[in-house]
Amino acid sequence: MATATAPNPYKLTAAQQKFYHENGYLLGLPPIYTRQEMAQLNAELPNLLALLKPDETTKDIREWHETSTYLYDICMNPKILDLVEGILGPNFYCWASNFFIKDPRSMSTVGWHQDSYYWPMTPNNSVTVWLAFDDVDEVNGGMKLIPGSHKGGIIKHRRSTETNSVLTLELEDGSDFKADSAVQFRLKAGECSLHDDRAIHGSQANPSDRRRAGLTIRYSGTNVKNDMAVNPNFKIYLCRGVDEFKHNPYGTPPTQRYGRPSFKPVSNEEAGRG
Ligand SMILES: O=C(O)CCC(=O)C(=O)O
Repeated sequence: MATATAPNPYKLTAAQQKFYHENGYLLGLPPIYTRQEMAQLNAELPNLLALLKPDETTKDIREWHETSTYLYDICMNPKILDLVEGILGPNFYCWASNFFIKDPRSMSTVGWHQDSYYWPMTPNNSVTVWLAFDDVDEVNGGMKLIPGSHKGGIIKHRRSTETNSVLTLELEDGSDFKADSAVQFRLKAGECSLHDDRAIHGSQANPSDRRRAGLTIRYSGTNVKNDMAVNPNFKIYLCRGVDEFKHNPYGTPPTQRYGRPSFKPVSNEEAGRG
C-alpha cells in the first residue's frame, strides 16, 4: 500500500500565489529556521561583523554570500527556494544579499521606495526574501508595504531629505500612494516575508530596546538581465532549473565560512543598488 507523503508547506498554494500577484507581498509563511537554529545563526553573526572595516557599517555586508558559506547556505536554503519557485517559476537565480540591522534605539529609517528603481535590471521579475533574525514588528521598526503598489508603475524617486535614512532616494507620501494604506510586517525570528521588486515599502526608526535585524535576499527569473555598465560586480548563482538566457555572469560558490568580497564596494547609486 502506498504511504501518503505530507504536503510540502513551502510549496505555495494557488491562493498564496494569487495573493502575492494581487498585493505584491506574502506573509504568514512557515518558519525557515527554528528558534534554536536562529540562535545559532545569530551567535555566528559577530564573525561577519568582525570583517567590517572601521568606516563601514552592517549596511556594507552586501553580496557577502559570494564569499561566506554562512550566508550562501541561507540563500540556497531549499525551503526558501521552494517559496521563491512558487513566485518566479522553475528557473531563477540569486544575485544579492544584504543586512538591514537597526540596533536598539536606532534612529535609522528606510524611506518609501521601490527596489526596481535602483536596480539596472530588466524586465521586473525579482522577489526579495526578508529573513528575520529577530522578532520584528511595529515597535522595533518592522517593514511596511503598500499593497497593490507593484501594479502602479515605477514612480520617480527624489533625493532623501531624511538624514537618518539608510537609502539615498525616497518617494514622497501622496506622490502616487497613501502611506496610511500600508501593511505592517510582523515576523518571528526565523520567519520570512516575500515582496515584489516594484512594491512600495519602507520602515521607521527603532525606538525600542530590541534589535531589529533582517537579511534581504534577492532572486530573479533567468530572463532578467543586469546592466553590467551600471553594476559591474553583478554575479548570479543559479538556484533552480536552467539558465536558457545566459544573460549574466556566474559567481563561484564560496568555500570559507566567513569572508568578504575583495571588490571595492561602490556607492548605492554607482551600483544602481538600494
Ligand atoms: O529592512 C527594511 O526596513 C527595508 C528593507 C528593504 O528596503 C528591502 O528589502 O528592499
